[in-house]
Amino acid sequence: MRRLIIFMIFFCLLFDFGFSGEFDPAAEQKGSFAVKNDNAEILNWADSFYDYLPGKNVDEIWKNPLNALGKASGEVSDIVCLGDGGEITLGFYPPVKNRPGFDFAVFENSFSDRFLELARVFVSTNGTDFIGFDTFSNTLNPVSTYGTVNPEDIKNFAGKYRRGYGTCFDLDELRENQMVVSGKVDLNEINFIKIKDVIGSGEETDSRGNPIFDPYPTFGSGGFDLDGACSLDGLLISQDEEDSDEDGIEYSGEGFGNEGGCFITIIF
Ligand SMILES: [Ca+2]
Ligand SMILES: [Ca+2]
Ligand SMILES: [Ca+2]
Repeated sequence: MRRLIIFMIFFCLLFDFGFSGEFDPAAEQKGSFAVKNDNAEILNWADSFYDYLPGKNVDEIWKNPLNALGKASGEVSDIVCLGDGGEITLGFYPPVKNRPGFDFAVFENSFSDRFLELARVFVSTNGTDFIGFDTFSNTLNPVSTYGTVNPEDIKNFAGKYRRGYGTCFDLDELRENQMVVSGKVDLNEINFIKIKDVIGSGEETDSRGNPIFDPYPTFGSGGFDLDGACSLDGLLISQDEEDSDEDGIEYSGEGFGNEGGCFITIIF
């Protein structure tokens, strides 16, 4: 009987971590696109903010937008909380440009590789006309307050990685957007980046029409916690990293299973 139980535990661990999702894995894992906050390709950090519109479930102490300016520190409290469905716009000078590879990155404050509070990202040249990135979420079921999201199931959401590591975005993905074609948005002069919390209850859908789930409901510092955002000097991902998907056994020691009850006293 004991052997059977050990086998079942092993099987469950293998099932949880052993198969690759559709997208790149957690920070510092082989093939991850996460960018560390001290990466040499970082050019400049957001230096102004506009239109901070917090959603529900945010305590007053987490409503300081200045915490989103300058270098993302990786400290859990150095954030501005967006709350459920809340948003903020960050300003960049010099502006973000569409260089080869990734062009900017957004940092959240997650304490783990799998407690992931997500946000959509939009860019603008004039501060009025914003266009968003296509988003992809393969998380099949609702995620509880202290539940988890597999980073390999999501793409183009800020908040994909743990604190200290940013989610990278490539402006080139937007080149066929009508606003770009018409000239309202210039991908070589992105002065503003808007970050908007995903409520995560499943009421919002991704670009393929699938419901988006992330931990819900959350309280105190509900929803996305923004540490900072930076422009990148065209951070390129090597071919080796892009081709590394076949190795699905590796997982981060900081990750944990589907219901992280051991972290239940932490609210971030
Ligand atoms: Ca680019
Ligand atoms: Ca939060
Ligand atoms: Ca910060």
